Amino acid sequence: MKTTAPLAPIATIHAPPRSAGFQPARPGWTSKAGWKPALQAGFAALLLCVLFALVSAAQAAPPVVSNIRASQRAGTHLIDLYYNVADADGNSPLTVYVAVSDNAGASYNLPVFTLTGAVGPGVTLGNDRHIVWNAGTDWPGRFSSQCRVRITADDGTAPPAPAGMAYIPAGPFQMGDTFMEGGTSELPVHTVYLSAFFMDKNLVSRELWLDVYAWALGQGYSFDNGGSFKDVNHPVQNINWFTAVKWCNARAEE
Ligand SMILES: [Ca+2]
Repeated sequence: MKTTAPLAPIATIHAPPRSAGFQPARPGWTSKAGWKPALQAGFAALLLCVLFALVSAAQAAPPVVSNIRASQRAGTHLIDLYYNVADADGNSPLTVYVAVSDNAGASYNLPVFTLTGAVGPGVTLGNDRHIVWNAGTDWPGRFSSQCRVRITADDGTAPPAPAGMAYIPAGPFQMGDTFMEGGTSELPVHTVYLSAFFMDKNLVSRELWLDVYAWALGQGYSFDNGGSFKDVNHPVQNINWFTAVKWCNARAEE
């Protein structure tokens, strides 16, 4: 179970060009006032149903991250991040992730790799946990006055998965053509952060598809595609992305 931290008031963060002299820090690296836990992001692969993880406080206590502070260290390209982390049922150590936005929190896709300190696995509970991000290495020559930081702590516990589904923990991954074999629309490779979600272990069968599809039509849904099948108990195919998203939504409601 994991909790993503909202952002506290933050000082300026600035990643000047490595080749240039240090530019004075500017005000404007602001905090994130709030953050929707675990329910904001997700996707539906064509034939797999994704349900967001509904983190249940009754099942166990997720860690709580608070009091995040960030500032650029004077004369350097290093960003100092501090936060507090607690866990009511004492799970420790935790795994901690960092995500950074340069558009006031609309997305958290900056490359944030060069981290040291209280990040990754093995982070213990306490106040003033300290992370250093080398922004000069990961984001050279860039600057934003709209930067925000998000810190997520995972205590390693997972809510029970619905039958036939697996829990996919929150975390960052590299989206794009990492093999340099695709089109230009797949570049640049960039970091994307996903909240936790559940995913079916198997492809959606004809029977499951038709069951939810019929229910959804009765509820007023409409679909671009009805799907097709090679045989009984084979996976549904020939549906577009919008149909898949609607179907997953209907399944979550049914
Ligand atoms: Ca816990």
